[in-house]
Amino acid sequence: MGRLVIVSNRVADPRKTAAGGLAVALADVLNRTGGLWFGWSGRITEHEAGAAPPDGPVHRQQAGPVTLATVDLARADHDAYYLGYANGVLWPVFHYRLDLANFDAGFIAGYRRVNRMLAQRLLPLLQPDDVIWIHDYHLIPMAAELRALGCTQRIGFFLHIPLPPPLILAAIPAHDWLVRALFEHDLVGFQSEADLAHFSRYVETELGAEPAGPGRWRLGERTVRAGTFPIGIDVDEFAALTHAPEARDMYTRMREEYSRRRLLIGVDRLDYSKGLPQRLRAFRELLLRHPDTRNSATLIQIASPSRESVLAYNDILREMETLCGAINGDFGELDWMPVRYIHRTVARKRLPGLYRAGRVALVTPLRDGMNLVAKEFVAAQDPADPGVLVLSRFAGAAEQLREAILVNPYDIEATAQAIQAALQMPVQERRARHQALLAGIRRQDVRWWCDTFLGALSSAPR
Ligand code: ADQ
Repeated sequence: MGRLVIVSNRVADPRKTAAGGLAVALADVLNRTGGLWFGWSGRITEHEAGAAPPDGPVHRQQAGPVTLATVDLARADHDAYYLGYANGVLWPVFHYRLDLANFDAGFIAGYRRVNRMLAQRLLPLLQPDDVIWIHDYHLIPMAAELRALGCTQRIGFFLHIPLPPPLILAAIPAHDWLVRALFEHDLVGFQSEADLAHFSRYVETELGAEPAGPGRWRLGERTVRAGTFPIGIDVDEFAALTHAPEARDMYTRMREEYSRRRLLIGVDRLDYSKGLPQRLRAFRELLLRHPDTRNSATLIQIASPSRESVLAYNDILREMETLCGAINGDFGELDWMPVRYIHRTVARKRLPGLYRAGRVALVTPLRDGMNLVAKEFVAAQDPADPGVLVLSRFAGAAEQLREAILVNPYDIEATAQAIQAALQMPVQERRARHQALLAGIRRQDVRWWCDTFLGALSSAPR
């Protein structure tokens, strides 16, 4: 395989392990193979929209075997492309929330402009046998822009978030343009079978594409291959982190603080897709229906701040504060608070200690591409006395983690019952389920994800 070029909205220094999820996964593959990582620098400048910033268009930095190449964004470009189209249109619609989308015509213009600009900046950095891997909803039309500039290298695309059914996708004014752009890739990867099925139905019914063999569709001159590549975590690294001093310290502190109580743990970005209000209502229902849980169970909900300049995120912030206040006010005792809600990020090195202290993890998104918290929780458990995973059937992870307790997060009563079953599960059953879950996340870990995707990309017929 030629040199690997990864393109994503944000670029992280692969020598640092502070970031979560995607950044860690991509850093891992790049550290192994070397290559180029291209994307937005995270800096916003006041130069004119669409123009190159005055201090040069591309910043370069060498990080071990990896070259980081980044560009700044003008404020108007950032607002339209990132806040407007990516996070104000694509994120809500792809998570089935048409009610939260803002189809402002100016946003899509900015989205196209930035994708074109990124393609123009990347092109001179490319070598003839490069293999290019583009990530996520921010950059759907970038391959089309690269092709228009004459790029003939292999290009793969991976969508980290769900792809909704055709009639939801079709609510986006430029939906056909958006999905047509996917045909400019040699390989398109999705998290789950459900997403792939939506893609196949969309391209056949809305675009008139023709099936061209298993996992392949033809549209005019172009044929695309599409498949399912569920993202995983580095299980061994995460298990090792669990025994590092920071995580041990976290674990001990939690155990001391809550020695007489069972801990329910939720760890999420504060996002309306994560089902946080529904989770709190289910917990309230649990306290109502099962008085034995009062004073004996505590929910620790960590929600890291996220996209605070997008309007819908302020609503979820307020709703969480109100719900937590009401539950603590109604059920709390002088020596017991039912919910500890913390609007902050937990340091990555401490996170495994928190997971390990949890008897139950509540991972109950309304929609999620995959959800790595579910896998991290499993990796951090003590196999002799493991906690129980309560997982939404609407997370991509539910296709793999069948031994979790699967719930419909909209069904508050059933979720409360599932939490009670998790709290009461005997240790033999907890061990058996954990063993099966751990084997699964080991089999399809992050290395498997990268290698399988890149293997398929380099061998995709052209
Ligand atoms: P996210 O929506 O960000 O990612 P998720 O996969 O759950 O969701 O989490 C990503 C990472 O962030 C995890 O490693 C987790 O530990 C960390 N994290 C989350 N909340 C945290 C907190 N409060 N404190 C500290 N760390 C926190 C998108 C898609 C997902 C998909 C990933 C990867 O939405 O569905 O799983 O990309 O493809």
